[in-house]
Amino acid sequence: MRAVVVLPTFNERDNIERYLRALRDVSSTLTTPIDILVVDDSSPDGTAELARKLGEDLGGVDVLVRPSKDGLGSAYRAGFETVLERTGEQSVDVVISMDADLSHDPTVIPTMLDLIEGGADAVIGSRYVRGGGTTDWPVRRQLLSKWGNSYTRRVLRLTPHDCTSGYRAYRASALAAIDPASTAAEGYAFLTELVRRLTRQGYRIVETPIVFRDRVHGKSKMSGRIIAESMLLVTRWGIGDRLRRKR
Ligand SMILES: Nc1nc2c(ncn2[C@@H]2O[C@H](COP(=O)(O)OP(=O)(O)OP(=O)(O)O)[C@@H](O)[C@H]2O)c(=O)[nH]1
Ligand SMILES: [Mg+2]
Repeated sequence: MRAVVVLPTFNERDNIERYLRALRDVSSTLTTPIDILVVDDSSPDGTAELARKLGEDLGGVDVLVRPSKDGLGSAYRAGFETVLERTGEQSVDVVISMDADLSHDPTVIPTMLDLIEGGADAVIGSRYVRGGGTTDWPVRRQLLSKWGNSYTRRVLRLTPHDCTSGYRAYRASALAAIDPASTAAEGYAFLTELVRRLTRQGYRIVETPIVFRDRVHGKSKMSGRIIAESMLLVTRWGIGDRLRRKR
């Protein structure tokens, strides 16, 4: 199976080299090497140039540079579109999404690919199933993430326990079918929206445990605005669903 990792970056200079090398190590254990598409929003710290330089050495790294910082959702929309447009020998079977800050352990990828091979249409690297968790997160952030996830799950009647994890693998045909380019959310809500669309179209979503490590280098881009967007959209979608069911 040909897999591509879509990796959004903004000011990840201190993480990108370690990340790309770790991913290459995992890739070398697989029969088909994993390609990487870095989606960088013209990071002032030069992440894109560094990724390009490392790519010349490591191979299999493409870098898509966008003119300005436009949010995580929009970076994924651009990256997914680019990858799904590939045809012929370049065409892709599995699309993986990950953070570049080493929070997501690349050694989980082979398990994700096995699950897709076994019939899953999407695999979520989940913090909230047995064996999963977070390390080094302040209690406040842990509670917020846990509460946000259980609220999302209840209001939208979704089955996955972690709807906001950015570490995922999608069967390319399923990802294309839910048309990520037509979503609009910027932050975590983008990830929830994809779960919602997969669920609605009857795709099989499986969770595999991950231990999320807090970033050691660089700054978080998470903001109050992104959390508010997520809660607002989940609530709006939930109300819409209830009204539709009543009709
Ligand atoms: N291209 C692009 N990448 C982004 C943007 N915002 C965040 N990212 C990247 O998306 C990934 C996740 O963002 P983070 O800031 O780590 O968000 P988080 O994991 O929720 O929060 P922390 O781990 O606390 O930093 C990282 O690889 C970021 O560099 C953006 O606007 N554009
Ligand atoms: Mg992070």
